[in-house]
Amino acid sequence: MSAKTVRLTMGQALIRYLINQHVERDGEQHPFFAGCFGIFGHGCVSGIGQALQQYPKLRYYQTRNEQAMVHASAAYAKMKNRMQTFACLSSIGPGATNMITGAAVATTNHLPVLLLPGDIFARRNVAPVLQQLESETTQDISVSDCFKPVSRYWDRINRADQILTALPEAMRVLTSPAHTGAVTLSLPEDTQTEAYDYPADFFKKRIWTIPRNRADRAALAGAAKWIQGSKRPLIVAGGGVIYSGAEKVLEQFVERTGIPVGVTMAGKGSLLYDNELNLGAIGVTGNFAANLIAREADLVIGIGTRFGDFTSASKTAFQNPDVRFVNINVAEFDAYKHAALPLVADARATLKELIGLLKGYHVRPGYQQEAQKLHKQWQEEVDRIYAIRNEPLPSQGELIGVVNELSEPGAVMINAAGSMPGDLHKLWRTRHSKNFHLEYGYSCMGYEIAGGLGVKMAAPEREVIVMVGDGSYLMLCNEIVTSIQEGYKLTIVLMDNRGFNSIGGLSRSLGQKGFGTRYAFPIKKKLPDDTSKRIKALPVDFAMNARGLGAHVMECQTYDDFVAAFKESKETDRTTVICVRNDRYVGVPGYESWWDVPVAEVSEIESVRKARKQWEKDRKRERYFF
Ligand SMILES: Cc1ncc(C[n+]2csc(CCOP(=O)(O)OP(=O)(O)O)c2C)c(N)n1
Ligand SMILES: [Mg+2]
Repeated sequence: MSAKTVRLTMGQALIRYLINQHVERDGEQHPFFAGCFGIFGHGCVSGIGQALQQYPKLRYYQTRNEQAMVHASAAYAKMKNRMQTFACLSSIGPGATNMITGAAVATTNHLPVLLLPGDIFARRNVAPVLQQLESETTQDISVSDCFKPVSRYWDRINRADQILTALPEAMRVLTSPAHTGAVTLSLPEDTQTEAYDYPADFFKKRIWTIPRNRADRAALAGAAKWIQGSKRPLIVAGGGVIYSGAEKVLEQFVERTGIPVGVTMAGKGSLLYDNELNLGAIGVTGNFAANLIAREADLVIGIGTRFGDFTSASKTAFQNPDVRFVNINVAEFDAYKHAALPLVADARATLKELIGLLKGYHVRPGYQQEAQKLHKQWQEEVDRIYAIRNEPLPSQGELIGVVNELSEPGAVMINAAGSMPGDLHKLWRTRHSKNFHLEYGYSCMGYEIAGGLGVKMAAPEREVIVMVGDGSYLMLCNEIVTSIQEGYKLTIVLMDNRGFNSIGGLSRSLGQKGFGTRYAFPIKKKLPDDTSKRIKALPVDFAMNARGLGAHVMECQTYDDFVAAFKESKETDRTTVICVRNDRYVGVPGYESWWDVPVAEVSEIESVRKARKQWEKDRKRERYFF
């Protein structure tokens, strides 16, 4: 340890530190930060802003909206299996609070992002500064405190020397497979510019090794016993399989044992769609193959899954009275869910060890054949939906078929909210583990285009297809500009069904007739629902909007138009938006599943009362696991 020091502002020291952080896993090593997104304001321009100008090695990228830059960073990190991400810089006040939704996305999905909101003066004498939320009860609070519940680590840097202890903590959390998510360091605008004599050693290259933790030996032996004793085991493969890089080992595990697999939203791609033991999507948006096998399973092996309600079908998916769970998860919290035998460990390492322990074990041939038959029947159902030629407007299912079949083998498809996640979860044929990129932990409208940008930055050689609903597009489309500014071409498929197809359908299923879910003018001061005959559409011109942001745009009405446009989009040199209308009512059905959305207990509306009765009946299937 040398006694040498370097005099730097806190902003400069922070950026220099970030440049020198590296990660390593399985012998592969690279810098942890790919760059810094930011939008300058008085709360950061002269501090971190000045440091970024001085140290271009951490490349600065301008974005249009702070929420979007956090989405882009999270998507980048997801694409990189959490081995690399961005820092996100904002000013104080609205710039900072714009990042809160992005932080929640990152934390819910366990994706690392480093958030650097500017904060009010630590010195306080000039308060209230522009955009300061004042408190009458304390001077020790600002809007940055709102990040606390959505951050896995949160700190405020009131003195320049505090980063000496804060930054290593931030890195520990960001690189922890179990705890990663949004990390927030709130940076008072004056402190950013203040100088300190930092120890030179603070800026040495530091390598953070991402561990592959092993399970407790006794628990592992216990799990092998449970598997050997089970008659109808089922694997539920979650995102952890992919983050761990366990796809090949999972394939081997399945081949050796004959255990079928259902995939969650984040886990789709962990096993390729054409593997005969891949039953496909499980849960609320699952198919009959996975859901029928789940219903009778006597042992569920959860790998890298949080068992969200979409996976557990609101705790109705597993109906075998004797069902037990073995959960392989890096996070203790998730490993213990459903009263499981917990293997708190890395998925790849654990599956390898289990293969060794299960030598000679295989499910009964009859069970394997049953699973294979269901897999085949499901593929036939996908073929049927891909082949629908609805008129005059195409159905969403057939359009998904076009994108799936005409996209490049290495393409990445991005989506997050609306009716598409469910349809895609069921219908998308996943040809490699990064093919299907769904943000469905937070299901945040507006993630799609910003997320697409992050994915393309992580994998510029790949075709990146953003599937976005008209509602999500209107919420956050501006990163089209950034994609053009930086030369990252996205193919954006904009599904225009004049409003909220998803919530419209949900509303109808709850007896509420789609109230408030259509994009249409009010009639006699009341917004029309799905029973209204006369609908006056809003004069929104998506094509003109996208063109106005600089995109190449193609408009289609029919299935054939769409096929032609999608093919043509491969030849364009910049972000291309394909606007296509689709039918609000021709949806992909649900298959053997249920989702708990509560219905009003009393109502003046007959259809709501009816829906409530049905809900009360269905809810009885929800289970506790003790
Ligand atoms: C930020 C945000 N607000 C609200 C919701 C609730 N929500 C889920 S889907 C949806 C409608 C999405 O509309 P659109 O993008 O057009 O997709 P569609 O449902 O028509 O397929 C809404 C409002 C959400 N997921 N995210
Ligand atoms: Mg819509």
